[in-house]
Amino acid sequence: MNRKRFDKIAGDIKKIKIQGARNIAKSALLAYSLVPTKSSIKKLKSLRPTEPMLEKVLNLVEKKPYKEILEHFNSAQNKINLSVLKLIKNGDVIFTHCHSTNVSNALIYAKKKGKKFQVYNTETRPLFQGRKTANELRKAGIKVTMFVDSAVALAIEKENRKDKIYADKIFLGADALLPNGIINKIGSGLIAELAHAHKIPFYIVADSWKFTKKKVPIEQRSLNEVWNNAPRNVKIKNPAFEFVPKKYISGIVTEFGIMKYDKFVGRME
Ligand code: RUB
Repeated sequence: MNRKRFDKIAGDIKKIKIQGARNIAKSALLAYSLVPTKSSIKKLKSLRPTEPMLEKVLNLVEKKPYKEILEHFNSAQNKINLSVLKLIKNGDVIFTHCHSTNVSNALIYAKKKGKKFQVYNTETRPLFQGRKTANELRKAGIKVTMFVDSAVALAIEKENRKDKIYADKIFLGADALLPNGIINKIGSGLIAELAHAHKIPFYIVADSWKFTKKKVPIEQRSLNEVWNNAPRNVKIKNPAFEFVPKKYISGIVTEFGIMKYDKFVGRME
């Protein structure tokens, strides 16, 4: 019975039914508690290669009680929420991409605390995690406008002010926090460059357990996600994530507060 549940969770992580660094790490923790063996750790770590938090949690499972590891997720999120609340001003348009629980939870918290803002987001092809974000936020009463990925410039550039579509600030999650920048969903690099060029504050909102000094590989996903039964002589690439250099990051929000990226890295060393 436990083995069956373990396999179901592992399969859901692999198929992105369970997605986002935080959900993946939490679910892997639950799966390990069902079948607590060394081979479970190995299998779970292999499911999503671009996830240092998954690795961190699975390195802790043999050293710390389950409850203690689990508690970290909520205590970190609660602190992140308080910092994000300070960054949001009434009337803001906040842009986000893909689905990040750290970002969504913080926005929902700000809404509950009475902040008046709206959210622009992108579909996030090929797996449409943007729809998950839009659904979560709209259920919390936040106004959401969704754009196709290729409309991202239109959604965030201030020069589009006459059309009243542009973002005041950008909040993205992260899969990996590295000494020289972050890794997040494909598309994040383009968004960061646009934010930099158009002077739009660009914040990373992420649990510090995503930090690593190790080299993090970029997950290459199935070509079928992009074009099922594509003609044989059409080559397809489907990288799930990309690197964003720290020079584009206005600040990072973790459980340690709002910091310049270098200060955060110094705190982690
Ligand atoms: C999800 C993604 C998210 C980060 C952070 O990618 O890139 O922005 O994982 O999420 P995928 P969280 O859908 O491929 O897993 O804040 O939930 O940890």
